[in-house]
Amino acid sequence: MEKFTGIFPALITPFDKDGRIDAEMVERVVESCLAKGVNGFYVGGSTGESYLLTAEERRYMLEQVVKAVDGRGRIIANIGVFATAQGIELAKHAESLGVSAISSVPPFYFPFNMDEYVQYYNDLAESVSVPVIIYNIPAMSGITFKTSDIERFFTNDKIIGMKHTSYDLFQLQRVLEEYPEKSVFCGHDELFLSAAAVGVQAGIGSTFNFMAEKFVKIQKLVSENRWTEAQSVQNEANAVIEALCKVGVFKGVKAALKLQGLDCGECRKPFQPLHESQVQMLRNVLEENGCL
Ligand code: MN9
Repeated sequence: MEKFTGIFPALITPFDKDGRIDAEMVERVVESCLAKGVNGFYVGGSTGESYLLTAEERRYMLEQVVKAVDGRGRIIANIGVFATAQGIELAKHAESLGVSAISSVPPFYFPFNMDEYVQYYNDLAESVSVPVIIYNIPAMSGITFKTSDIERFFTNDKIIGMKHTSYDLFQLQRVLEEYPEKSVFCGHDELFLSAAAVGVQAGIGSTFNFMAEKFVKIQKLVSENRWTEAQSVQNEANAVIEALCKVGVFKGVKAALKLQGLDCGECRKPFQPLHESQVQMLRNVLEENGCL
């Protein structure tokens, strides 16, 4: 299978005024990202508020994205849940829609051991014909994979890659060196250029929903060895990301989209809407960094 490279927005889930998934906005956000040169989408992740959606809504959202993308990009479906059987169900549904890969956060809340995580990913891989991408995200899942754990996952040929949402660049570089054939994604947008410096060729990010053009540009500049220019673009992106972190990234991403004219509603409760002063602060930072 061809390796995944390029820019993959971790797609938000848009809601309408009644709090239902807004299929028209799915289309508009997808179009806007495709016009900026993204290579595909990561659907059903944290940015998509998956753990605040019902299983039916998760399936519906994925169906809408597949329809909207219409073959113009590769789709990775995050089917992460708590129980293997539920994950397999979502994985089979994603497979039936023709996605390019499935991905999953490690089951969280219960403290499973590493044998159980390895078995989890192997069970998923066995249940579908599409490849699997593991998700290393210690800050949210509470699980820190050691490099030797990642090696255990990667002995399965159907596990073709990893979304690395961790600040551990040492681990990232070790994994890339050992597994050049695997698709390794940078999962922290603020580290996109740093990850490129150690050889990463793909990214999955929440801020790609509204500023994908910056990351497309960084990748191009890197390919032309124009590192200093790439640094200034990453600096702009980072100023925006810092502001988002202050207000809450997912709420901030939706607010940024709204300021750009793509109203995707608010994040679901228990998230609370941003205050007007936070939106104002965000607007200023977005303006200063060429996003509005
Ligand atoms: O999917 C996102 N990860 C999480 C990627 O949301 C956990 C990132 O894009 C971060 O939101 C971003 C800010 O830390 O890098």
